[in-house]
Amino acid sequence: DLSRVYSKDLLPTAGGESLTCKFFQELVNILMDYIFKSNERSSKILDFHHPHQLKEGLEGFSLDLPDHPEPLEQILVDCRDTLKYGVKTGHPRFFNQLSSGLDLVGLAGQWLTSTANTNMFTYEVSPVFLLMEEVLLKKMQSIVGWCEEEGDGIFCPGGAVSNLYSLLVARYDFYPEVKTKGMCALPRLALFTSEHVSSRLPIHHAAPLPLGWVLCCFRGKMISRELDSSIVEAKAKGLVPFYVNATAGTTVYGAFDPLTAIADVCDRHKLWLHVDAAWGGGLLMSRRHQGKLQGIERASSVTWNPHKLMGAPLQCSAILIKKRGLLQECNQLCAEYLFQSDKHYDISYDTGDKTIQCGRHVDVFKLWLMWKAKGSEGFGSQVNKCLENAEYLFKQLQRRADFKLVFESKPEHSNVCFWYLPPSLRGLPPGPDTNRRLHEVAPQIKAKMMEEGTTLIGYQPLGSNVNFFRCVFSNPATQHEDVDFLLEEIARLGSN
Ligand code: ABU
Repeated sequence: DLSRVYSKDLLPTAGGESLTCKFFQELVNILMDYIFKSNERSSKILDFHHPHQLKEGLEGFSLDLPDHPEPLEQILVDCRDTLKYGVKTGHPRFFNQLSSGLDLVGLAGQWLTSTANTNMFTYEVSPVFLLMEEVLLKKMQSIVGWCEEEGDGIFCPGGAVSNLYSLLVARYDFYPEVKTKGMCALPRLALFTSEHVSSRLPIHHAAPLPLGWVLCCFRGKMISRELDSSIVEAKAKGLVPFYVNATAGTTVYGAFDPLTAIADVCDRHKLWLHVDAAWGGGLLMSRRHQGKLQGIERASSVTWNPHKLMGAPLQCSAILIKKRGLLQECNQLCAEYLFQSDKHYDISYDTGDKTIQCGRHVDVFKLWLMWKAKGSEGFGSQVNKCLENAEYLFKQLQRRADFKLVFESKPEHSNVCFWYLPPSLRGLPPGPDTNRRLHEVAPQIKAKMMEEGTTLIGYQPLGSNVNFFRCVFSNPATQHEDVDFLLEEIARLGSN
């Protein structure tokens, strides 16, 4: 009975062992129940409530913070309710986000990391995790195609921050004086990215610099000759191009920019090539699909998020920098309360001085543990399965008259984009009026879907395409029956 037990009764209070055990056993039961439900197709993905309803408190679940301590029994109820009103992103019918699934070894790793509760800034407090980070970074760099002598990097809090690191390092590489004299000492720099990156926030936020949006083909891939002419045009305006962001796997269409052709342009103009492979990097694990990133080995930096296609629990994002030493030179501040130069061990492992954050969460252990449990081959099969699911969905959509594909060609990544055509819109001639009505279909279906909680998929407009659904596969638990269910559910919700 934990109704009269409080947090003060747990360890480190003397004699608190058995209550601590009891508390955690109860917590594990709650987590196991959640894990089982996440894997049951008949369970709801979400029990949706509007913000005001959750704020008002539901069935005793209150977000208010008390002045007096509450008993552990209530704390466990709070844990259960928090999961109850959340979203089961590990459910096989959750298609809403690029990161989904619930890898149990990864979860075990996450739990261990939280138990260790340490900081990645110095070797003295994270000896094992820092060596694991080194092993992972080297492995990822060799998969990218860099040689033994090349490669540096760190794990960062998300793809946007990884991209920001690449920009800072690239700018420092060209203009090291930025560190001592600031941006005023630099010419007017310009960087380039595909117009489709507008659906990927990172470069937007990371770049308070003139940004060249490079035209893409209809499929969302950057056109390398347009990149070349944008660079020439920027130079003619007195700007100094220095950085190109190519995307391997855009957020919405899953498009791969032509990396080899873009690398040629960068070589010609002597620019830094960054490849944002946050979403597409996972394909490097698959022999069948890795060719889609051909040319990535020529990048000066790469963002790769194992928390997306590889299914590592959030968050787990790496920035890989080809030239060694730059990260440290660019970011180090030598704070002597952490990074003393006269320590008795190899201080190159005090990686906190490579970062702008200083303190870092341990994001590496779960990935290291998953890699041990699956091997590189296991990740390859997992990625193949996600892309097979995408192909299966594509084929189902091709056969149905109540859906329309955004692209008639086979998906390159696990993104499949499509419209649902309700009976009233079928057979109508294309035009602004049809488009206006079609634009309203996806949000209406999504609203009903959230209320019912049976499945979840995202939608958005892009360019001249009015609101369409984007289905993405990154959860290895998803089977063909879930894909069939998704289509039937959209049709059911859309036709009444
Ligand atoms: N980092 C952007 C992810 C967006 C998405 O999950 O759809």
